[in-house]
Amino acid sequence: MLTIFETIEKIAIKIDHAIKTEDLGYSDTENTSGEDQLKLDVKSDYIVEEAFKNVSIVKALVSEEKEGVLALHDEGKYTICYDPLDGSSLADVNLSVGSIFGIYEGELKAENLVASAYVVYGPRIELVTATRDAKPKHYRAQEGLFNFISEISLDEKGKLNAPGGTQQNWSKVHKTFVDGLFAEGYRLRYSGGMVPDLHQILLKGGGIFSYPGTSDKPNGKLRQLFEVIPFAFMYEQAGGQAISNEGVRLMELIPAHPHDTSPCFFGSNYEINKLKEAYGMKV
Ligand code: AHM
Ligand code: MG
Repeated sequence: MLTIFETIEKIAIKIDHAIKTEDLGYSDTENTSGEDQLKLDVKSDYIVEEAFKNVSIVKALVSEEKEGVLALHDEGKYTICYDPLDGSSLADVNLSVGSIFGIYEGELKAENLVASAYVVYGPRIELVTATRDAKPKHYRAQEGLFNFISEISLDEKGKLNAPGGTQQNWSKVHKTFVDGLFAEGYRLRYSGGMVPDLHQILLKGGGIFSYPGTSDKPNGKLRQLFEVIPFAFMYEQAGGQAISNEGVRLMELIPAHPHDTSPCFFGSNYEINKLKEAYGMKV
C-alpha cells in the first residue's frame, strides 16, 4: 500500500503542475457519463495511468473518465478506481479541485475496498490516506515532499452543512431536513467540489455533506466506485457515518456497473442520526 500511496504523491505533484500550466478549455471528447471532457481531465487521467503502469501490485485501473477496465499486471493484487480530477469545471474560476482513489482487492464492491486516498489541489497540495484499522492520515506537500500533519477524527457533532444537488429538485423531506439544520445554526459551506467540501468537514471537526436523490437525478450524481465508496470509507474510519437515501451504509454498495451513481450522505454521528430521523430511517 505504501508503494501505491507514494505513486499517488508523484501523481499529485504532476496533476498540480498541469492545473497550474495547461490550457483550461474543453477537449473534443466526452466521458462515459456523456459529459464534455476538459483537456485537464484527459491530461490528469493520462498522468494517473502512466504512473500506475509501472506498479506491479496494481492489477487493473478503472477511471471515471473512461469506459471499462484497463488491465495492467496479471500478478497484481489491487484494482484502483479513480477520478483523476474531480470538480475540474471549477479550475477555470480558480476554486479547489481534487483527485480520488479507491483501492479494491477482488470484485469491485464496497466491502472489498481496502484503502482510499484523495488529493486536494488548493492554495497547497494536501493528501489524505485511509487504511483499515486506522484513522485517516493527513499530509501536506512542501517542496515536493508530503509531510504528515495529523490523524483525522470527526467530532460527534459539527457546524458545517454542504447540501448538494439542484434545490428545486430536492424532495420535501430533504428540504425540511436542510432547513432544520440552518435553523439549528449550521453554516452553509458548499463549493461544488466534493473533495474540498468533504475535506473541510473532516478537518473542521464535522458536519454533513449530502448529495441526495433528486427528481431529475433519482440516483444522485456521484459515482459509487470513484467518489462515494472511497469517501464513505474515509468518513467511517474518521469515526463518522456514510449512508444512502435508504439509510444503508454506503460501504455495503455493490455497483452493477462501474459508472453507477448513488445518493449519498457523509457526516459526523449527530447529523447523520438527525438525517435518519428526518427520512424515517432506522437510527
Ligand atoms: P465531476 O466528477 O464531473 O467533476 O462531478 C462531481 C462534482 C462533485 O465534486 C460535486 O460534489 C458535484 O459534482 C457538484 O454537483 P452540483 O453542481 O450538482 O452540486
Ligand atoms: Mg468526479
